[in-house]
Amino acid sequence: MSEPASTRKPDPGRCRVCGNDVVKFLDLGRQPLSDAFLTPKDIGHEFFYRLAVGFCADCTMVQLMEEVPRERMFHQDYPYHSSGSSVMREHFAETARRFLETELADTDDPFIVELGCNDGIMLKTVRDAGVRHLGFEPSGGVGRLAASEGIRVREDFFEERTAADVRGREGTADVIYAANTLCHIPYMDSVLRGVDTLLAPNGVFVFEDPYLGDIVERTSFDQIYDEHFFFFTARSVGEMARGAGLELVDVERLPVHGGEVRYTLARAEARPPSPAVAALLAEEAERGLADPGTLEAFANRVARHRDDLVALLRRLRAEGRTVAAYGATAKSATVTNYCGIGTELVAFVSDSTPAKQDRLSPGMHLPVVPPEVFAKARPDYALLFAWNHAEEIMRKEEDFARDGGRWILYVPEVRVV
Ligand code: DWN
Ligand code: SAH
Ligand code: ZN
Repeated sequence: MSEPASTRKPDPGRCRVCGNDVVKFLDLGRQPLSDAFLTPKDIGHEFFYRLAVGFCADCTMVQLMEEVPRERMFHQDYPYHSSGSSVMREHFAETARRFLETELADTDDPFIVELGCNDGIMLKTVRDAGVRHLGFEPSGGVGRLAASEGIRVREDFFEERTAADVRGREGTADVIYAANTLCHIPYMDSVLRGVDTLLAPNGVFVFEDPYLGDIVERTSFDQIYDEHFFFFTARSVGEMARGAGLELVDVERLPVHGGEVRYTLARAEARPPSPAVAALLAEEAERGLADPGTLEAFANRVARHRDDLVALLRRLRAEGRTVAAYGATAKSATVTNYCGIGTELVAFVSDSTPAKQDRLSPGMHLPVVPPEVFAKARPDYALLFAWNHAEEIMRKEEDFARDGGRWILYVPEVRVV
């Protein structure tokens, strides 16, 4: 029996979508797992991999050059809780309401399957509406949070085999949805075959992920880390869909997480594409998003932003200022390890997630503390690692600024506000 695609050893330098050559354009060096927060006894036993990004000249997909085994990233202790942000809670309630009013409205017994349901942030609203649903969530800890609220969760990775199993037991799905999850899955061939097996004839596969166009425009290089394997565009998603017998029929830009696109795929020729697809494709062509030169220029800006940030932090410390950070994001693993930001530059990181508190950040070992400690410590400056939640956090921490504290941002430019 042949091994399932998802566990086959990947061939580095080969596109995980079309199989052609991937050419490296950015190397962020040796990196730890972005969500592996340590206890002191774990020091010296961290797992490292090489974080480099490449481009497939054939299908235009931008992707990591090296794959981290999925069980190392997504497991019982995966610490990210989607419901930690009020903006994201509202975003996903709105998303669910939209599905309930459209795709799930005019079928007899509608069924929605979510990939990476996490703590149930989206499916909560579907559960309240009494609509049949299933969330795939391989990270047992967060999945149990959803299950404890009456959401149906399967503790498993979505892939061809598990999708076929659901199809056999529960029939086809009208909507297959994935937020910030599809870009986490290198074994795309298996996932797309799974979608083909599970999706109803007129169903939709909808997913939203950080948009390469925004990453390049804002130089938000911290979107690049182990869990983010693919960096989509309308063009690359369109090609990927075509190769799987699907078609990109809609795109929508989203402001969340620093700029994302929600892609809607349907079976080929099942639905007419919306004009938004052609418009975004044209914009991407105009911007040269699939030109190697654009990606090389991005890589050069990344190095400049690193130098700017490190210079600012060194100057502040030389002037005797105290600097802390805010938001122990997965993204910040890339920033701290690529820039070499340790406790001599940033004293600690404030984060509201219990599973991250009283631990050390991956690689650079910054202590993670609860927000109460941040409020008491009153640092002069706070480096905002969770810049994608800037409005929400600055509102929550208005006392910090009122008392003279200053925020340091590094997207889209290094600056103090
Ligand atoms: O793609 C992914 C996204 C959806 O979530 C995953 N691979 C992992 C994770 O990425 P991240 O850690 O970069 O996501 P966030 O949402 O930027 O993380 C925000 C962090 O800041 C969390 O640890 C919670 C914390 N936080 C806080 O302390 N106070 C967040 C808010 C809104 C706050 O008010
Ligand atoms: N949808 C949530 C969670 C994003 S974090 C949000 O937008 O906030 C990514 C999640 O995908 C993690 O909870 C991880 O456990 C899950 N995941 C990773 N690989 C998966 C797979 N193959 N199938 C389903 N979920 C997966
Ligand atoms: Zn390719």
